[in-house]
Amino acid sequence: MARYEELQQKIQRKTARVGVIGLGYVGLPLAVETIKSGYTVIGIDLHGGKIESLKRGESYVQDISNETLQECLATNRFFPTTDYSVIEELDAISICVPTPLSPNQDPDTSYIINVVEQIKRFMKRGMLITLESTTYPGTTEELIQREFEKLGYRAGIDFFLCYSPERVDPGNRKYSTYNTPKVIGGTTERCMELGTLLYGSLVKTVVPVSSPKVAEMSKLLENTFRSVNIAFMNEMAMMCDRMGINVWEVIKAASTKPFGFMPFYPGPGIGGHCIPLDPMYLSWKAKGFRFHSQFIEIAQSINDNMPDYVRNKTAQVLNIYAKAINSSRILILGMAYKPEVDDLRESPGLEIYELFTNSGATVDYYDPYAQSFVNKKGEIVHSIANDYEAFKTYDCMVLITNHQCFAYQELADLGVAIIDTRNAFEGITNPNVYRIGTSVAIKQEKEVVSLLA
Ligand code: SAJ
Repeated sequence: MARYEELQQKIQRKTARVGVIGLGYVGLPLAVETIKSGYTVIGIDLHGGKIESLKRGESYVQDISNETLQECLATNRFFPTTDYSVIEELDAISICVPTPLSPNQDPDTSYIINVVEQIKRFMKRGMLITLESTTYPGTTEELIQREFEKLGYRAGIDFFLCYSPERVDPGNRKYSTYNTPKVIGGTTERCMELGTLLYGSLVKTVVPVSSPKVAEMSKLLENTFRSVNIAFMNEMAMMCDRMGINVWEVIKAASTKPFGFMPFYPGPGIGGHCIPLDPMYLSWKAKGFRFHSQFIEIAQSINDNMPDYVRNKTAQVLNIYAKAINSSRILILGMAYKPEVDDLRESPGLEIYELFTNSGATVDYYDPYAQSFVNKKGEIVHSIANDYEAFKTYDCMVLITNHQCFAYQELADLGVAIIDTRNAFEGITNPNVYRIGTSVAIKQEKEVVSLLA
């Protein structure tokens, strides 16, 4: 039986042995869905600690509970390991490894390259390999297909290759790996058929496209769309601030338009593992075609400038109270990159912390999700306790992440100046609360001065 038909039959009968390489916030949920679908799954990760944790039934991924993990282990069809040699037993592999940026903001595809080297050592003919990591158009062809063809393997005959971008949104209660449509592009028609057959048995909706490049580009379009629109709202916020208009009220009014408008919101900058990085993968690759994306560059510049805008706004507000950032005690509320997550990656709060510190302030932070981080001096900075009485001793508080658990009315009533970068205090009128994207009203200034009298 030809390799295609043999693999097709294994997928249909659920006897295919599926490998997931990279067991993070993307790989582990994918492994769980694959086990739930009835397959045997070998989970491979470099990090021995993660593998030991998984074997103990202890999840380190926010969206996978210990109970779910233990149910997977109880099927006797889930085998976490650090040993790549198991690849020779596999029929299909999904690659879910990080694609960060290098220090000079270029794509860092070293994780993909290292995994491909391991697969080359142990792969057998007839395997289906699917790359899920977010990356630039051409990666699947250049870093995977060409490498296997150097070994004499032919795509669509000796191996089957697809790209299917991950669409995991950590903390999202509504959309999971299973019910989020999955785009997938195959190197050849037969690659596509096998990829669609396997993923079609794992997720609710598969969206086949004509090539891996289209699939790679679609993911970058999704997230660059967000970065550009967020940047535009950040620019609107600075414009409204200058013009004495409340940007939050403006966005709320524009959002009543039932067609042709989609709200995004200003903030202290953009964080996370996707939006700050994905557009840079696209602009880097496009430059190789002598195409310079102005939108991406401008958006990145505006978003990167927001921490400085927050610092300047804070200085402006402290000035009303006859104070300066220098020698003030500032409390940052929320450090995670977005609400209800514990992830600090690229969080704008980290940059704002450094800006305040470099301006001579004593800076603390409180975040019930993100317990600590390492600052630029290499010191571990811990969140202070959830003590609103202690919060009163600060010269100002800067709300960076609008976690639901914050008691906003109580915070406003503490009498401490608050710089709100998320409109988290919406509906709370209090002369001590200042929002980005609005000017510091003279009336508000007089009210505060009278408070000081
Ligand atoms: N942000 C704003 N204003 C906005 C929206 C976001 O300042 O209007 C900030 C957030 O605070 C955060 C950053 O931008 O710091 C990124 O926020 P995000 O909502 O895009 O959240 P992410 O980074 O978790 O993005 C993920 C992406 N998912 C995948 O790549 C699979 C993205 O495509 C999703 O649209 C997004 O989740 C989501 O909708 O939650």
